[in-house]
Amino acid sequence: MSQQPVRYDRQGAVGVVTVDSPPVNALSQAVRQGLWDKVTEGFNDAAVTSLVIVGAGRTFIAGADIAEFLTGGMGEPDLNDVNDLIESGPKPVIAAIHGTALGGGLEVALSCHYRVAVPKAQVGLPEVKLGILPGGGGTQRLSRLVGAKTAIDLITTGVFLPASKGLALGILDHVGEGTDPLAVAISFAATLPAGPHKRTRDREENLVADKGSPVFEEARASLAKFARGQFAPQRCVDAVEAAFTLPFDAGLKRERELFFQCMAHDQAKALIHVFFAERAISKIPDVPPSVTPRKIAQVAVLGSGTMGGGIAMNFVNAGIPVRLLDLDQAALDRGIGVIAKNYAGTVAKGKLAQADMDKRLSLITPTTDYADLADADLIVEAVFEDADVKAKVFRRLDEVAKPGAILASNTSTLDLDAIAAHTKRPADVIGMHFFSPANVMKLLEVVRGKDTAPDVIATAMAVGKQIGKVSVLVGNCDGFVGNRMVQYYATEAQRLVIEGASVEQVDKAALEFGLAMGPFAMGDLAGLDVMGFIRARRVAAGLIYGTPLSDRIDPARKGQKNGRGWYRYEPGNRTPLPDPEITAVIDAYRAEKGVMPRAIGNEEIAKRLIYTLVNEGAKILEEGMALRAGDIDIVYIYGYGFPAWRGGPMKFAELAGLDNVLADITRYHADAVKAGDADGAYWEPAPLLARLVADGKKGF
Ligand code: 3H9
Repeated sequence: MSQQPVRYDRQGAVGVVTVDSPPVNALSQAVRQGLWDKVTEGFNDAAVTSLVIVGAGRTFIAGADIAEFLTGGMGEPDLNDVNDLIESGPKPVIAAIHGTALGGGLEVALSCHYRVAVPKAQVGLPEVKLGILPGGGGTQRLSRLVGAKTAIDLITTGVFLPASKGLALGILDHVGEGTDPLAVAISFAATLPAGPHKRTRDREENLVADKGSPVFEEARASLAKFARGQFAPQRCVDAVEAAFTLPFDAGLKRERELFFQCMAHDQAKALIHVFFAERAISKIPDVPPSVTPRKIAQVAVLGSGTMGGGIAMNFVNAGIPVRLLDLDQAALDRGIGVIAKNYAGTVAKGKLAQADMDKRLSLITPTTDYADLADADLIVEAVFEDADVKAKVFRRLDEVAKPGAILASNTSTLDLDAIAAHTKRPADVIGMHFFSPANVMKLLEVVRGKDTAPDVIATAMAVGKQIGKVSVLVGNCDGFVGNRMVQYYATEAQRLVIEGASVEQVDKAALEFGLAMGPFAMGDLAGLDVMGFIRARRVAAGLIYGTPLSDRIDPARKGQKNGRGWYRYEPGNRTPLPDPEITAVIDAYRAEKGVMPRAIGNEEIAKRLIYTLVNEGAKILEEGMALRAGDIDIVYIYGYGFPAWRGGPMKFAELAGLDNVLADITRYHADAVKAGDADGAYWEPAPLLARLVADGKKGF
């Protein structure tokens, strides 16, 4: 960081206040103090008639310093005082925006008398994504500029607006040319009229127009549905409403009260954790940024089925050419057809130009000949999930791939080291585990084998980022991180049903918790045939996955793909419908086992589902299969529809209190032992969890 986070200098009659606090000019205490001092200096500088506030480096101010929230120390001066100083000053102040003006950064800009930007700039109030709301006057000033409905929309979604949209909405006063915000602001300053400059707080027109508007109640009702269970979005509406019911200063006070209510809530702690966890995933202790990734100019994908096709799409979407190999020409034609159909659907929705679709398809070269893979820098294998098939493929790849090419397997269940052992270059072998549908799901588990070279890891992580994935490095264990945890979660769902819950109740409890989908609906999506296959393999190896109840389901019920699974489905409709046939199977199973079904509350269901994840997550962490608890949280949020506002399973456990979680897990384990139910053996408390609690630790 430079010596002074904020500096002052002069350009003609314009005083320039530059915020220079890398990486994103966040409003730390030092920056707030610097702004206070330098804006004051500018106001006192008789040689200037106006001031510009601009950011050095890649951006304007990207918001409050989120790291400061964690330490709880938001010292003086308060952001509202800085904003008041700017807004009430004797000279016009222009915010000169490039990069992003976000959160507190936009609040500073809204306190300026004018806002100008370069075309590529973006503005937004994304606090809601951190479980909080704008606490530096944003709800009060933005409402005055854009009216109630737009303010609610922007603040409850936290969307980033391009400069053109900001201009159209009246958030910005001018968008200039080029990339230099200071140049834009200085020429704008020359056009300013003489006389007093209106303060945003005094703008009354929208307040009058929207007073008593039904939009507040409408927004509350809509958020109750679409942001169910979430605390901050409703408080955002309350804060915007205060702009229309209270004088400005009282509105600011109300906003701040609501801000602190959000800050004190677990959901803010969860979402702030997710913000940093998401940025931590790329930090790998033994693969520092000094390790240079290999160059990836040509990719090959093996297997043109659903997975291979989706994987290929990721690369061509990012402009990287792909050779798509399948040994069966008919399968290859079918695969290309599916890809084309996927793109055509996006074009039909108006989300992709026909020319872009054509360009992407042209980047895919189908082939049935391994020799065509010789120039590939990265080869991703997505063939049938069978150890013998993979062995054959990797032996063949070892023959054709050029030296230095990275050989990646998309396996989700097999041992990566065993796969690597079929080549003479295990250092170049890595796992790239995509999640289905591979062109949509954001998560990528990058699996490191025992011999995988650091620059191969760096390359897989970098390429993952390039194709828009959230890449998490995981170790080579059965199921890696995500699936290893989910198999016990799915098993517990069945145990709950055996004990007395219905399939629908279990899924409902999961949805109420905030998960995108319940475990049974998820099973139907994944395919009960696939799950049966994995269960057979695991049971044969003495491992747990599912219960004997699942063996009683008619094998013809494959899930969504044939309209019959744990639920039934109407043709062309993905809505799960209860099926009496399944209820009968469950009743018969309970009767056979002499189980007297008991009423189970939704809270117990949710706890038992989530704590399977926590307990296995702790084992994964202890084994070093994930680098950080936060990495596991990111896997669950991006791969399994876990609600970010719960923080991910590991953060959820911390917020619930590790001691409470351990007590419950210990009880579930004792219950399973007492019932002689070996399928509940995964409840054996993770030693790491027990140790942390014994040591009085609050976090993983
Ligand atoms: C707020 O403003 C509250 C106020 O209303 C009220 C106050 C009273 N603070 O994302 P990147 C770090 S709430 C601290 O990889 P990109 C980040 O951790 C705030 N640190 O870059 C990372 O560090 P590292 C409202 C921050 O180019 C580095 O900067 N604002 C902050 O992909 C680079 O970040 C927001 O919610 C911050 N505010 O994206 C905006 N922002 O390198 C949050 C970033 O050590 N930020 N860092 O891992 C973003 O959305 C993106 O970071 C941004 C850049 C778009 C700015």
